[in-house]
Amino acid sequence: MQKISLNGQWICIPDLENRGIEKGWFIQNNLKKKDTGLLTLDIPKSFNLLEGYEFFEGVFWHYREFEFNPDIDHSNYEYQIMFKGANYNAKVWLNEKFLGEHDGGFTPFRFLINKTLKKGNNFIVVRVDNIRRKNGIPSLYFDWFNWGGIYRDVDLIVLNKNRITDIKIKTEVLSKQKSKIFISFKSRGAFNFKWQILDIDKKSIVFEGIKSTNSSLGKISLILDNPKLWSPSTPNLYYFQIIDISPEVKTNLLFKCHFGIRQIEVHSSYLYLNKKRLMLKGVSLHEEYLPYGRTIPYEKRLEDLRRIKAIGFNAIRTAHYSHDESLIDIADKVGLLILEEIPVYWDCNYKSNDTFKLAAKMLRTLIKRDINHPSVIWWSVGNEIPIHKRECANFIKRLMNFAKMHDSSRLVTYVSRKLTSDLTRKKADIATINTYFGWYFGDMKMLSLILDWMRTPIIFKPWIFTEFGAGAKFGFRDNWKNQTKFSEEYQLNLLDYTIRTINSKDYFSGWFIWIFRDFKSIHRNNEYQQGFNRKGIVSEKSIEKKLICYHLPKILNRKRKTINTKVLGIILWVISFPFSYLITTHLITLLLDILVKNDYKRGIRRLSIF
Ligand code: GCB
Repeated sequence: MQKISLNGQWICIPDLENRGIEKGWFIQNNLKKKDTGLLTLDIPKSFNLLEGYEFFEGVFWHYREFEFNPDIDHSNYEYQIMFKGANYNAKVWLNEKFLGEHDGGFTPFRFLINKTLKKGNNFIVVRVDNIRRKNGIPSLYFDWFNWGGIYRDVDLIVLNKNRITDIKIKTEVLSKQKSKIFISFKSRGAFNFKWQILDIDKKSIVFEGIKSTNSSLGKISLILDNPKLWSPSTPNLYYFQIIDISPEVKTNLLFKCHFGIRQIEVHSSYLYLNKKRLMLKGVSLHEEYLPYGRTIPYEKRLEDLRRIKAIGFNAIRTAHYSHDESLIDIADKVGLLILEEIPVYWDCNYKSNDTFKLAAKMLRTLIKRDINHPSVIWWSVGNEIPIHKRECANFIKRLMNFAKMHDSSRLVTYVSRKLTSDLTRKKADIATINTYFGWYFGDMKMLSLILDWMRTPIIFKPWIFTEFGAGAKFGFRDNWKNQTKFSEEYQLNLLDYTIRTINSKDYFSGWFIWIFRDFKSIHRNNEYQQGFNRKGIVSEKSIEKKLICYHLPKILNRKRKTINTKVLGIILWVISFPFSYLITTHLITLLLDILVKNDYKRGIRRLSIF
């Protein structure tokens, strides 16, 4: 495979009236007439980083010329244009011919350009809009910034017509001394190839063989003695590569990737990595780093993950959508487990089959992209949707089946905010809960009892506390006793209390703090927020560490000596059972709030107030 980068300077035009298509802005001469005072963008880069367009939600046209000088050889090669990410809808023309369009801001897409690519000068036009739509994923309302435009790499790709595709490497840990490596692939065309497994450090060949593509589905199955297993503390990587050995082909290396030998499993209510019990201690991360928007330089991502690791975390949740693949690559190398997710979030149009198809396509694309990354251990098919409604539960269950069908070697789940009325928990590999006791509602002192109560009907599954947190404005310090919201002390107290409570409950196999860095959110506008969700443990300036950061290394493994609320939790469950599917989480928290004399109204207006 050859890759020619189409990154670099592109010209762009905001289409304020949304009439570009009608005016034929994909025709080179029409655009040439507009050649004064044009804006430029160094793609990949969001148009929201242009001065004057910081909050723009609309249409932007991007175009550039590029040279392609090799002879175009249709019989041996396939030519494609690949976008790693453009938000939200992208329509693409090459040499004035429409190639197609793509919906969804976080997954890669490509177009075949054999018929349109020319030798010499070529002209590419991309219309991207980030207008929110009811049938979109996410839909109209979400708690992150709607960065628009082409914000990940654009490449022209030249592929051999005869090639191997869909390579999946699965590993199983059979015993301390033995592991199984199972590789499956598809092939196009008939040819012979050599495959090799290399030890990444020694660059020595661990296994190799020769195969011919006589059927479209191929398999390689191996047993490796004394494998160096992959885990957060030992991120050992091997390489798999495929070399074309037909003499007439110019490019020899057909495929190369790293992989790790590891196995993630659930048994009863525990989670295991390589047959050892695993406790996830993690933090969520949005793909945003100012002033770069989502186009985060590699070194900055590396720095983030090294900091996360240095604090003592062993996992991250790439909320609420797939991040650039380079982040996953770094996690493989530094040793962090990853929970991946698609942006099925809050209120989408769950009744629509088109929305389902779009979600399924996102999931399939994500699984295909990241299937060989050892750091990725789970696919989450959504976050905090109205899961107590049957149509939403069905939507999620269908997505879970779909994920399992494409990858049965990882955990499949959905991230829930319902304490009791989640109709999908029984189906998921892991039971999850997002809840903000002590921040939006309730009191953190209620947490232990509520968790034991919530867990009663789902005892044969590991639980993960997928979100909890408190906002804090960097630099706003207060007296410890005052417990003032948005102070660094309040955040420290709440996170400390919650982590210690979860650590003391055996049925929890992990927790994730919401969130690593403060992130832009246009709904959050009180005097502390100023346009940001402030639950980060570092501020949006990254180098500003909040108080919690200094204490976390000590807190991560601590347990709280609690009054055992297990029995009380079961009793409460039995009493509340007849009502449990009728009473919504809100009503229950209202009752709790009355008990602890908190202001519930502030909780339901959570976005604007907190
Ligand atoms: C949640 C959401 C997350 C929000 C967070 C908050 O439950 O999953 O997207 O940003 O709460 O800060 O309210």
